[in-house]
Amino acid sequence: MRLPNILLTGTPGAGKTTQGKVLASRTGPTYNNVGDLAQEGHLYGFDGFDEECECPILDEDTVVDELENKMKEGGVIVDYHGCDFFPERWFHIIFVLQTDNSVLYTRLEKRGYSVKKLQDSIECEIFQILYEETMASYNREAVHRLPSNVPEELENNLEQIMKWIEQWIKDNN
Ligand code: DAT
Repeated sequence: MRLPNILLTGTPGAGKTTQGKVLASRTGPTYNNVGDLAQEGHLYGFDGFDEECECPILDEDTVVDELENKMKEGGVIVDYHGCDFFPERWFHIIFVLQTDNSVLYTRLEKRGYSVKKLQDSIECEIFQILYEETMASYNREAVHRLPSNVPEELENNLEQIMKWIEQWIKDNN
């Protein structure tokens, strides 16, 4: 049976990991966190660290190579706060998680982000950078925004995503 590949994206702290893990535990797809994959495999570029955004620079080509076989099999959830370097053909649906600024601020403050990194992340959310990036990189009809502030929304999103997966399986098998 063919299963869809799902991209979960959004500003850091928006809830991608939380939503992705719950989705994987309640349904079939396997959860893949690109940040963790890069860390485990040391998949960083020669430039190493981006001082501007205070984050390591991924070796994007190697990340894509590492994931390619899994993506071909299907049934994969990918979690990353970026998406323009993933092949468009990989994903059947894209969810952009969105969080209110005050909620996001509190979450990132708890993570111990520096003031600059915190401000940059809030700005990223205000300007809907990830939503714009997905709309520029994928078929717009495949891109959906989901709210991610409170646990009820997590459950509600899960229901929506599961309904969508069931429909996709019906249409593609
Ligand atoms: P991300 O993977 O996008 O960086 P996360 O899943 O680590 O974000 O979530 C950041 C924090 O927010 C974490 O403490 C869990 C919490 N959280 C995520 N989604 C939530 C929701 N829908 N309701 C309440 N808290 C949520």
